[in-house]
Amino acid sequence: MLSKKVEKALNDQIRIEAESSQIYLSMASWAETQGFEGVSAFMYAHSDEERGHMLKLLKFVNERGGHAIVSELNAPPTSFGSFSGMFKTLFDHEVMVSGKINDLVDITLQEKDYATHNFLQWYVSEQIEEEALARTILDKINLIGDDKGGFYLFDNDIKLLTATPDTNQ
Ligand code: OFO
Repeated sequence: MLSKKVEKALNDQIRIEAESSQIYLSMASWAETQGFEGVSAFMYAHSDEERGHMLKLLKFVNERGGHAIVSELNAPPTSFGSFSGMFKTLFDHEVMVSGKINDLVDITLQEKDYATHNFLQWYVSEQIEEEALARTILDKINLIGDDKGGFYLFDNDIKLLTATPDTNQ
């Protein structure tokens, strides 16, 4: 059984994962309108992954006798200015999410909820991967600078990252 405090913290995380999915969906749509197919496909896939993270939490809350709440979400930005700006936003967002996961893990320890603590370890590992991926992409973008040909190659390159199956989801 979940304590009220853990249940509320998990529900807050459900909203954060759902908002992450919306942010990446908005990035996908913006990139598509700019003609960058690879970046757009990467963001569509990332948005789906975040929905998976949200669903996994939702099912867990209900399985443990709580009530997972599907709530109103904050609207994401609709345009992102530049690709470097967009990927910096993605990186900062993932760092923020990692912080929230850490806070959540901390609450499970305070509440002596070791089952939820164990469940959340998957999210701890996932955040390490997501931050590392976002950092790699940012490094590449910084190398490219304003080189249009470089961006064209990058757009093709990122398709390969999208093709990597996420077997943990
Ligand atoms: Fe759910 O991992 Fe990104 O935000």
